[in-house]
Amino acid sequence: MFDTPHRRFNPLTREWVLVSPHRAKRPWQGQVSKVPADFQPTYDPSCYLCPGNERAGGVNNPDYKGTFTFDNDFAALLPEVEQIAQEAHPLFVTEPESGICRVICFSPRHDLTLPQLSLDEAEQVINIWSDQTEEIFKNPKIAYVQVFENKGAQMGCSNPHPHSQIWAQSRIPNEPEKELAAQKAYFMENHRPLLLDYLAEEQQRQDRIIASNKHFTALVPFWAIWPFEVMVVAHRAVSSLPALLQVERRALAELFQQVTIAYDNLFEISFPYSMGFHQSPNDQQAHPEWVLHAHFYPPLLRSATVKKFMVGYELLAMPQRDITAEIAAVRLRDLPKIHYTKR
Ligand code: H2U
Ligand code: ZN
Repeated sequence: MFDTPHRRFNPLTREWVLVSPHRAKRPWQGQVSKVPADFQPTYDPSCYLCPGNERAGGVNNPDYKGTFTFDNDFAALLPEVEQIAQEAHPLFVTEPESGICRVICFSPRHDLTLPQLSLDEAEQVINIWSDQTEEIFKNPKIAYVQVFENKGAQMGCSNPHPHSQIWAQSRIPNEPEKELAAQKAYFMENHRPLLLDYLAEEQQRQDRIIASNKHFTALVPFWAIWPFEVMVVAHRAVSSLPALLQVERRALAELFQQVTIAYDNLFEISFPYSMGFHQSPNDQQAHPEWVLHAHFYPPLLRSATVKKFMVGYELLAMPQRDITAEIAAVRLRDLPKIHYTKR
């Protein structure tokens, strides 16, 4: 059905992606060798995230047993910022930006990633993301809380110790701002949340869904840009992490583990990605238009070493993909459900 060049519309960002399915057949002359499995010790004396070890600035981590949260020692945003002198010219606009940056370790174990934790431990990770968001939402200066995980050296992650980050700031950043405008406009027009309408269609079609449970669905979005991009969507119009019920948190943990097991099993490596939640802004208003969701953006394309780059046409014109969302979904859905290291 989708075997000729076409473009697809992303209704969440209101941007287009170019899809060129015929190009997936072209020969690949770049490197395709498999990287050896990256062995990690359970504890690394030189890791700044392992329990008891020293971080930048001379602080020692506690001997933590579960998750562990601390203020980023190299925070990109600071709680208090001074007003800055404004340029009078409208082409030189600045605004002060304040915020909070935290690092959240998933486990004291240096060698375990999200899919290798127990379900209870994974649920603790969802709980800490929710609790942290709830606490930061109490600060009226914070407009938006971005929870994200950068995983793997290919994504520029500095440390294999399983961890995520929170950057919370006084202005809504670009991507959530686009999604806010699109979801609000759709809700005004249709009186239903955009993502719940989208999900209902996908549930009927089934061809892009990779896993689901009672409270969440994981799918390769119709408008995906990254080869094995995944979106995890809530089944009701719950707009933020703190608003999730405990059963939903557990269901989310379960689905996150299914998605990341599929990822790791795809090339039998610890699969790199950037993952982040998109939740409603912190503006004391109801957000009936907003459906909590997470995006997984993984860079790998054909093997452990062949990665997609946003260069050339994509950097200058628009994103483009070769393998269709439908083919990527089938590949992810048909993988073994047990993590390759446990088989
Ligand atoms: P990555 O997830 O992209 O690897 O980032 C890890 C974060 O850990 C990074 O934001 C912080 C860096 O500022 N960090 C500390 O807070 N303390 C340290 O001692 C080293 C790194
Ligand atoms: Zn460590």
